[in-house]
Amino acid sequence: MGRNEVGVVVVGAGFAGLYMLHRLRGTGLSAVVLEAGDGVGGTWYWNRYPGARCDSESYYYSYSFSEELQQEWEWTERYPAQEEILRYLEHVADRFDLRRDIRFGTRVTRAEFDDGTGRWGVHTAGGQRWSAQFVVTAVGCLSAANIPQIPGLDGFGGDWFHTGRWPHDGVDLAGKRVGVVGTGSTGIQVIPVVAEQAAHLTVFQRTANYSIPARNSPVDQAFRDEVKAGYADIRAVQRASTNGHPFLISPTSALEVPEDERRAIYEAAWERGGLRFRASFADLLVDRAANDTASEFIRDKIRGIVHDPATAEKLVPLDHPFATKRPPIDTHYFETFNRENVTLVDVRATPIEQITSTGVRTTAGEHELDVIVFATGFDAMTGPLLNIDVRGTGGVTLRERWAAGPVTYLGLQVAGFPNLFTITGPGSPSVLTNMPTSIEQHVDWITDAVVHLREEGIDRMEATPAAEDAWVAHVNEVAARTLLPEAATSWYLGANVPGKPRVFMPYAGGFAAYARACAEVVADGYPGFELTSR
Ligand code: NA7
Repeated sequence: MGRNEVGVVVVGAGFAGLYMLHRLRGTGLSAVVLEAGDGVGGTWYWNRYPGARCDSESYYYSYSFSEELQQEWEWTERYPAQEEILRYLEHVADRFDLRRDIRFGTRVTRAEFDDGTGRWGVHTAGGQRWSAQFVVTAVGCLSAANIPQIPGLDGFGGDWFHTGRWPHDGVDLAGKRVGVVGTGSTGIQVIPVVAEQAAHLTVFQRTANYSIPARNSPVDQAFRDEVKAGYADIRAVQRASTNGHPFLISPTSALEVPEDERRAIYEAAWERGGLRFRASFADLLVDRAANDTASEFIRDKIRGIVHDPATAEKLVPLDHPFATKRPPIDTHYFETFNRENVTLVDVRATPIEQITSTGVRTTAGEHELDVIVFATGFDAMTGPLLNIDVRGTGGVTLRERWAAGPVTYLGLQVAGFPNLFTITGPGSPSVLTNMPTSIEQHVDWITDAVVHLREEGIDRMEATPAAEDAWVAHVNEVAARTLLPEAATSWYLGANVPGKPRVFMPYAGGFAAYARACAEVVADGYPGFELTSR
C-alpha cells in the first residue's frame, strides 16, 4: 500500500480512538488515528474548565481490557479530575505504544466512499488525503461545542470562553465580574469554583436542574487495594448493568415502601452521593408517581440548602422529572447561591436579549461583566459526525440521510455508508452509560466484525435499510416506555440546539440488553448487514 493508504482510518484519539487503535494491532489491518487536538484525550483534552471532573467514579471510569493497566494505575480521588484522566490516557498511549500511529493536529473535514474502488477517501483540514478500506469514527458524543447565537457577542469588550474549548494555560478570574451561562453538568461543576475565584459571579439559568452531592474525597490505599483485588467482579457487574456502573438498580418500586422507609433510602443515597441516587428504586425512570417521590425529595433539599427563599424557588426544577435530563452531581452547587458575590438570573423569566460591549442584557436590565463563560453544552451525538462532510454510496451525504434525525443499525452503522463504523453513535446506549464500558463493547464488536470480514474474504459490510428501520423503531419504542422523552429541553432529544430535529437519540434499553443484541447479531452471522466481496 502506498503512503496514506491504510486498512483503517480512526477519527479521534480519546477513550474510544485509543482503544480502537490498540485492538486493530494484531488484526493484520494497518491503521492510523487522525486527531484534531495536539494530544490524546478527546473530551479530557478539551474540557479544561475549572472544576472539570468525571461524574463516574475513577476506579470504573477506566479501561478494563488490560489487567496489568488496571492493577498498576493509582487513582487519587473518588471522582477523577480532568488532569488526572488526561494523565491516565497519556499513560495508556505510551504504555501501549499508540502514538506512532496517531497524527495530531489533523482535523478530518470530509470522508467519501468511492463506489468504484470500494474505499474511503478521508480528507483533512491541512490538505492531506488518506485512503482506507474502513473508517471508524471515535469523535465523541459531546465534542461539538454549542455556542448560542446571541446578538452582540462579537462586540463584547471582555473575554468569553466555552467550557469545552478552555484555554490550556487557564484563565485568571481573580477580581473579575464573571457570567456563567448554563446550569447543566458542566455549569454545576464550574459555578462553585468560579464563585471562589471571581469578584462577582452572575449565573444565567434557563432550566433549573436537579443535582446530587458528589461527595468527592481522596481515596486511600486500602480502598485501592480492595478495588484491585475485586476487579473481576466489578467489571462483571458493570457489564451486566443498565448503565455500565458497578451497581445494579434496586428491584424495589418506590411506591411499594412506606414513606418513612423511602425517605431513609433517599437520605442514605444523598449522603453516599453520586449518580447511584438514580438507582435507589426500580421505577424512577418509568413511573411518573415513583419519579415524583425522588424529584420532590431533591426539591426539598434545595429549599433546605438555599437561604434566600426567592433564589431557592428559582433553583427548584419543576419542568421535568428527575433524571430525564442527565442528572448532574455537584460539590457545593446549591450552597454557592448563599454567597454574597453570587447572583442568579432566571433567563426563562427574563431572557437574554443581547450581549453588549460591557455585559449581558436581559429583558430586566444589564449585567456588567468582564468574562462570559458559556457552559452551554454540545450539539450532542450527531454534531461531531455531521461536522465532517461524510458521503456514502451514490454521493449521498450523512446530513441528507439524517435530515429528520439520526438513523442507525445498533448505533454502529448507517445504511448507505459501507465499512463506516460509528463508536458511541446515536442509537447506542453510550450517553446513558459509563462511557468506557460502552466504548470497550463497541470497539470489541467492531474489531470482531473486521476480523470476521478478513477471515471470510469479505470486503464490504453495510447495514440494510430494513435492519436500520427496525432498530430505529426499537430505539423509539424503548424510549417511549420511559419518562426520558418527557424532558422537553434535553440534549438527548436534540432540544438544546435550535433547529435540530427532535428525536430521542440514545438507546434506552440498558447496556446489558444492548450488548446482548449486538452479541446475537454476531452469533447469528451478522443478520441485518449485507456482506459482499468484489
Ligand atoms: P448541557 O447539559 O447541555 O447543559 C447546557 C446548559 O446550558 C443547560 O442549562 C442549557 O439550558 C443552557 N443553555 C444552552 N443554551 C442556552 C442559551 N442559549 N441560553 C441560556 N442557556 C442555555 O451541557 P453540559 O456541558 O452541562 O453537559 C453535557 C454533558 O456532559 C452532561 O450531560 C454529562 O453527560 C457530561 P437548557 O437546559 O437547554 O434550557
